Amino acid sequence: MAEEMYEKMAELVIAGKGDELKALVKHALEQGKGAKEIIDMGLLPGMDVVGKMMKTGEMFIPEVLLSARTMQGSLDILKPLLVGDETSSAGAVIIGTVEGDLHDIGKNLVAMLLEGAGFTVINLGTGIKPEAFVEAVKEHKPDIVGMSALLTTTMPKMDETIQAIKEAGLRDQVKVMVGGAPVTEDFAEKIGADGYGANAAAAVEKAKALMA
Ligand code: B12
Repeated sequence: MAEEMYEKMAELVIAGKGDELKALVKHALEQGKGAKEIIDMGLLPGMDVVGKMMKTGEMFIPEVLLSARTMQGSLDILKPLLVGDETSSAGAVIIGTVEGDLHDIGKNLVAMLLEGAGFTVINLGTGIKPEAFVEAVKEHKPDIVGMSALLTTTMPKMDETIQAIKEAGLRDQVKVMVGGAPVTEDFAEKIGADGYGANAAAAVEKAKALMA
């Protein structure tokens, strides 16, 4: 039963059992399940529970980290299957997690799906300072800058980064897209971003709309 298999995947994410999860993911692929379905139905629900348990103090940082690594290990298997084979790029995106913030699972998922949709993605990593975003815009001349923040304390860095891009005289050359669990459409509007995406699929839709 597919439902049981996805429940088991979520349990393995929570328990941080990377090898078992990889084996089950491979098994699901052999059974013809799609990469996107495996992420949406198996991996993300597991990470959802991890978030809740972290909040209530039922799970501590080392365990959360183990779950994060477990999920990333399986995402690495699924990545090639999400990446499309379009020959011409739909546009170029630089993406990074803002300064002071180390969360990268969601950002990486957005990067993967953008690549899958034919975008050229330059993934800057985590803890990216406003001036580093500016440098990357100068160097890569992307169509879109994507920023991720998972902490309420690092959200203001998105605003600062947009200001830094403005001060460098580059604001009219790029569109800015923001996201991450605490980020909202309202916040995006308030800081003058061009787009917001609640999840990776919405991020792709938004990126396409910004290119139109
Ligand atoms: C895994 C995790 C960690 C891992 C991160 C590992 C890693 N490599 O990423 C570790 C253990 C390192 C960690 C550390 C901390 N964490 Co943490 N963490 C989480 C957790 C459980 C899951 C995050 C996650 O990966 N979700 C799954 C992904 C797929 O979802 P997502 O990130 O939201 O991304 C999706 C969308 O938001 C969107 N999106 C994301 N980015 C972008 C970008 C763009 C451009 C667009 C359009 C869309 C988009 O699309 C993504 C895909 O669908 C969350 C709980 C939660 N509910 O978010 C807490 C959480 C974010 N962490 C929290 C905290 C407090 C911390 C610490 C401060 C804990 C501590 N005391 O040290 C540190 C901070 C470290 C730092 N400086 O960054 C709090 C934040 C509270 C707050 N209000 O700010 C949360 C909410 C937990 C909680 N409930 O208390 N954490």
